[in-house]
Amino acid sequence: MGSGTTLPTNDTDPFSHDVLENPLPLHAALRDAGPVVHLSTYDVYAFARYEQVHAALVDWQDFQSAAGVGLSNFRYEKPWRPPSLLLEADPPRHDAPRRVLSKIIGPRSLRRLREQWFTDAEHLVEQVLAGGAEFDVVASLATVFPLRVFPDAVGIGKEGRENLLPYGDFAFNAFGPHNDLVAQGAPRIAELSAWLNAQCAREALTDGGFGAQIWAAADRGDITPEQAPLIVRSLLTAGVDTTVHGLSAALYGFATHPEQWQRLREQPPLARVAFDEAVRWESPVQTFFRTATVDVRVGDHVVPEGKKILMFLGAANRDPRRWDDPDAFDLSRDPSGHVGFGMGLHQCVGQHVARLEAEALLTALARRVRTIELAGPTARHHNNTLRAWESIPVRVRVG
Ligand code: OVM
Repeated sequence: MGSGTTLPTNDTDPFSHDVLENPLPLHAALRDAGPVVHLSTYDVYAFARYEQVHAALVDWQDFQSAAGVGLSNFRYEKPWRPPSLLLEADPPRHDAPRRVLSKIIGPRSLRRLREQWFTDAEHLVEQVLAGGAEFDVVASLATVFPLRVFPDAVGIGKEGRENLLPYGDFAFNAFGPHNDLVAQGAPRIAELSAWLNAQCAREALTDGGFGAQIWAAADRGDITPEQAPLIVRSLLTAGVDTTVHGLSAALYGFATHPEQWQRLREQPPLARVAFDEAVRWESPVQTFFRTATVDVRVGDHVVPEGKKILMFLGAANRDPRRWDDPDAFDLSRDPSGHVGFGMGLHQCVGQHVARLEAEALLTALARRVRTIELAGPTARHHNNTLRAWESIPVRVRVG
């Protein structure tokens, strides 16, 4: 357009196993290719620089979510489940659900959970350390802690909670193409969805929990009774895998950066900034799409109306144009402004829940564990959207 420069193109499949194993080389190539790149595998556009990712995230008018934030374009394709009222909606439909949920899981409301979650974290750490000095932080801590505190806080029953992680894993895979990861999850999705949807009914939720508070908002008329179960569904979809992988990221950061662990030990209030730095560094949610609502000019090029744009949150969070020494996990930096929780109108509504879980667990660990180091080979868990660990074996010294 205009200047005569041709749009850079890249034929790498960002959802291939090679890229999911290590996305960093693709991220660098996309950032260096220009502010916007065409991905020929899917005929979509890509933003990988911080500036363009940030700009798209805060411009919900030109970059809509209502056509879906995965590869599938809801203008032409039927979504695999009724669209989320939060993630897959724009103003004005988005606003009442967002207002209701942000109050229920906002910083002020979470204060009543703080003490209990810190105690729960201390008990879990004691229990794990009693089992010996070598363990897998994914299986023993990062998976266990969110599952111990979050479903109780939502108020779902005790039965079937083992379904939460597989459901979330499927939902995050479903933002990508219909590749082998989606196919592997497909046989169980009817059963998992039936269970999860049943947990969203008023009768299934205990008094006082986030779920019951969502239904109370429907009783007040702040949302409709039809909206309530879908908002509970958002909590159960987005609230478990994300925190598990965020905690894994932080624990991996510390296991590979002993000097940062010493810092946290000396200054436990760094737990919160450590978690945000881990979210920046690892970007547990790697990518989301938007859809252009008009022809959008980006530098010398135009993203045509109706086209999907893949925003590489993980690439933006390590863009050297924005961050000094971006690949370093460093508690002394200010990670605020990272786009690991998104930015703007749709920015993660559950981020305060995630931060509280992380603060509780990291504080409890820092109190008891003097050193933490890798004790064997780590393994990634591949997901079309999530950057995740399957296994992080560590050895600790207590005291
Ligand atoms: C939702 C939701 C929100 C954020 C992420 C997500 C599966 C889902 O509202 O259901 O991922």
